[in-house]
Amino acid sequence: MRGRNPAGHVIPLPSPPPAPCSLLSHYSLMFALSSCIQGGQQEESLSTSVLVRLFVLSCSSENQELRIMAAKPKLYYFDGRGRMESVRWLLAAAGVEFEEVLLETAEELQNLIKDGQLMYQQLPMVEIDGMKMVQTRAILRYIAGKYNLYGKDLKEQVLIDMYVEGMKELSDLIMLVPSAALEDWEKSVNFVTEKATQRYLPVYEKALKDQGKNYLVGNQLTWADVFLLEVILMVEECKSDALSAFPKLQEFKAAISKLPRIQKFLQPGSPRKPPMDEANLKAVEKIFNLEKGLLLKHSTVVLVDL
Ligand SMILES: N[C@@H](CCC(=O)N[C@@H](CS)C(=O)NCC(=O)O)C(=O)O
Repeated sequence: MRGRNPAGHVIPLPSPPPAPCSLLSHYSLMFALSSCIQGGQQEESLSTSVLVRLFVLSCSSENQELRIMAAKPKLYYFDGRGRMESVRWLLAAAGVEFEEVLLETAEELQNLIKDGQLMYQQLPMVEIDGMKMVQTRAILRYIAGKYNLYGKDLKEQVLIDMYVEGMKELSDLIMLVPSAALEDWEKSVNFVTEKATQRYLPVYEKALKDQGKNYLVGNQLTWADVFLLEVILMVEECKSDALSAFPKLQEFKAAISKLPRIQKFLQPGSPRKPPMDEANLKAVEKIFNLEKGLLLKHSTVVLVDL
């Protein structure tokens, strides 16, 4: 590769590295720089200043890129589990520290919307690697992929997706239980635990049995395992003995809970959120300007439809 200095003289430049690599590109620039300085001629000193500028520019843009990549992810949501909880779990399992911006008012949400920060005017939003990510499962897929929790090939990935989609259906059902009216509460809990024990948990019990290890897919921890533990604990909050007919799930729960990062996340004081309560629901209604009881109506529809 060749370049020209402002006086029109050709400057030989070392070929760029095949892939972006900060050390190599710095090396190339320094190499070109030192050959100019050694030449000691007038026109070459002009090219020196160009190269010095290029070098400084490359350092600063790479530093900026490094700063962006090194910054902690920032999670925008309200102070409750909701859709963000799985993101908290997955980051914790990946050993990634994060910051949280917990919204309290409708005005704060409107400000984010006005600033154009929320693609669909919805939360969750996660600021990560210089992007403002929305859509929960897109966020989760990115984190799983980035931190090697998304299988080794397409076949493992689709299996992880199949498990995760089922877990999402179940966790959506459970998430709506706290919004059920008091008189329907027991009915909702029974409905959810029946779905869990009849439809979803048997799938994961069989998968673990077939695998012969405490991972749903492949030979190492994946997003599916992290989500399964989250969902198991949610089901047990509805029915403490929900795993009694599932020996493999009991074994799995014990093994995954002992992984150091997960163990840390399960300790009090971690960013893990408690189950939604009346106060959380009120906060949600306030932030999203929901008509009172809208969640309840929604939950009744979902519970009846399934
Ligand atoms: N498909 C979206 C749904 C996001 C969503 O419905 N978020 C709720 C809060 S949990 C929201 O922002 N609702 C306000 C609205 O939709 O206007 C996702 O999975 O992230």
